[in-house]
Amino acid sequence: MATIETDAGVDPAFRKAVLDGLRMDRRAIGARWLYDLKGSELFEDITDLPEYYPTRTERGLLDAYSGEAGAAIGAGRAVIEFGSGSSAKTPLLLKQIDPAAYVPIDISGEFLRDSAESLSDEFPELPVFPVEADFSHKVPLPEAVADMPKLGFFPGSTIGNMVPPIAVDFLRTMKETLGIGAMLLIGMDRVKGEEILVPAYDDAAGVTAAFNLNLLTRINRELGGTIPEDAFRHRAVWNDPLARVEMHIEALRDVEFTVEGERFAMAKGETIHTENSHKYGPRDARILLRAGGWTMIREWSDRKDQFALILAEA
Ligand code: AVI
Repeated sequence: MATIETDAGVDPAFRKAVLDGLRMDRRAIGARWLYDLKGSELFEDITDLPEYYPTRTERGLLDAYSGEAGAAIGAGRAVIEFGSGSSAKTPLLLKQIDPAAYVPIDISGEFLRDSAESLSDEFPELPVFPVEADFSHKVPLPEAVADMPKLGFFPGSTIGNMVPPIAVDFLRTMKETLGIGAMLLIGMDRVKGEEILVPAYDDAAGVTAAFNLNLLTRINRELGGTIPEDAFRHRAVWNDPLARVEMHIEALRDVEFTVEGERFAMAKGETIHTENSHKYGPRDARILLRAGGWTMIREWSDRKDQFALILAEA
């Protein structure tokens, strides 16, 4: 997930998200805005942190079970990866399923070109059709894969960053994009103890804090903000009723600032909510998939049941 900055001026959607978000009683700015160039780099660093188990656990599952998954999926499908980013996990899967084509979909053309090139080096026989698009809407797939059965691939537990009604809509949109007879291989993070979840989003080295607080730097730079960044800190909290880790930016003192000339005041302790990361128990995951039009057929999880890779059919 990355938004690449350009010099072409302010992104009107970013301006709207920030101003609307700061005007709310419970201030909130959507997580997608954490991913400017710096934010995307910091997220890559997060995936290597000792406390951040999801990436390494999912990679371990793909290492261990891609063979089994491949047998269940069968050969000859077009693999459609949603939000392919750097496609780091894709080769593990492609090696096992003898795909007919690979279609990475990402909003960032730069990421797409790089990953399509390295995939083509590794799988010279595999037809690769990159699609630069916002995959939250139905994406028209290339003509060349129209008649192939599809496998959607959505690793990384990115589904967890959507509130459940949006996650359900998104699952339905993926089903529409993939068409009749589709399968889906999706990563979901499990519910677990706070003592594991909170450090995963508030690591000792402060990388997640830098990732979150970088949003203030971005607002100041792109929207001419005057936010005193040292007056804020990163907070990660487990919201048990909603089964999610929340990231917030908390004011350490009463502060006043402007964004695009508009004045805002925040009291000490007030926060800006910047991200949700929902966690799903085994049955929660199945129900979410069902609501989105998919039925789970296989599931693989690690020894500690921290993370699951789920295969579903439409
Ligand atoms: C991208 N997404 C799945 C990450 C997560 O775990 O929710 C984003 C993240 N935010 C803080 N650390 C990681």
